[in-house]
Amino acid sequence: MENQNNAPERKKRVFSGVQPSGTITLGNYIGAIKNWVALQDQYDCTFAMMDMHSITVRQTPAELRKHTLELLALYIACGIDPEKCTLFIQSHNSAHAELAWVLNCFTYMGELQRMTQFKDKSAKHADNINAGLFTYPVLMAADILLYQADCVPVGKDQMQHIEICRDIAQRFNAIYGNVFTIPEGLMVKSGAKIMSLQEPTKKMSKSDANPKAFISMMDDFSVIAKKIKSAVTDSEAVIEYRPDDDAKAGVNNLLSIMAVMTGSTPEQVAKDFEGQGYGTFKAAVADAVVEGIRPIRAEYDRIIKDKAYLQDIYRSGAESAHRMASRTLKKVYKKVGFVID
Ligand code: ATP
Ligand code: LTN
Repeated sequence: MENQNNAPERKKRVFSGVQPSGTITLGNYIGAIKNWVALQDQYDCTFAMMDMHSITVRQTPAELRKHTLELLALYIACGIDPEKCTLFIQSHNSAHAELAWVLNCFTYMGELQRMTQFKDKSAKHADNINAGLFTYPVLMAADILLYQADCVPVGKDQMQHIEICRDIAQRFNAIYGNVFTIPEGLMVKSGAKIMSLQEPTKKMSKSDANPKAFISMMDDFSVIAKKIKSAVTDSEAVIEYRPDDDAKAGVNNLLSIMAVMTGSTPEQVAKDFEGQGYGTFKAAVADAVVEGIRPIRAEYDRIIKDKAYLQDIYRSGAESAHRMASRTLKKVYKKVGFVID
């Protein structure tokens, strides 16, 4: 890629991450991680384990530590190549907290009050509606803007946070000049919102109290099959893809999952199973999911044992993340009037 002056153009940048707030679900894999794999050759990619975000909800310290390393191993097992991408732990780069503070001063209470995730999580954790939960999107904006990311591949539930990140960046740029790249959210066409297996009008979430509602990437294969076979559908007994019909939400969800796992479309899968019973269909979905996860699990089991390898990756990742981020932070500090040297 060269411009008119024959200088090599910079590759576009991608930033994304997942919170180590539990064991990764099939929703996280399909809506986020799976798509990152496809971007790593074309873009300059940075992916992080967002541990600072996850403490907005109470975590058991030993579990959080364990989940953070598991998440890194899973990124790699899913096909993220540490040679091509920067992989690091969010709390290892203090620039995130530092920029978040500055951006807090450029974000309005009213904007944060509108965030669906804040409303959902406040309802779910009514005993712990902390300020971190409220300013969560500001930290997320800092994550993205520090790396001057052009694209942020996320599931549908995060698009509202990308919007507020763009608003904050534009507001800052309007005052101080072109400091931040304005990022675009990147969402997959199919599978951007995998639904709960028990309440299919709600998103599949790794922190759901009912384990039957989600498929964990770490579940035994027999458990995965059982969860899919007991997924809530409807009494119509017709396999049809009707994405706008809530009464069909369970079947739509299984069709989407099957489509992603087999490289098809929900419409095509519905055609393939026309006239068949839900039992046969669910068994086929279970097979497709298990076969999709099997090679990832084999890789994961190998990688998670190699603690020194994982440590090498997150340590060198933190170094390059810090290098990239401190350039942006320094610029911001200078613009707002801090004495910097
Ligand atoms: P929690 O339950 O702790 O809030 P979560 O399961 O919603 O967690 P996150 O860490 O918030 O997961 O999300 C990581 C990535 O996975 C984000 O890009 C998010 O959009 C995506 N994602 C999460 N759940 C789904 C889902 N059900 N379908 C598609 N994508 C999803
Ligand atoms: N909020 C995201 C996780 C996250 C993120 C980010 C994603 C934190 N910072 C920056 C993309 C870019 C979530 O999935 N709940």
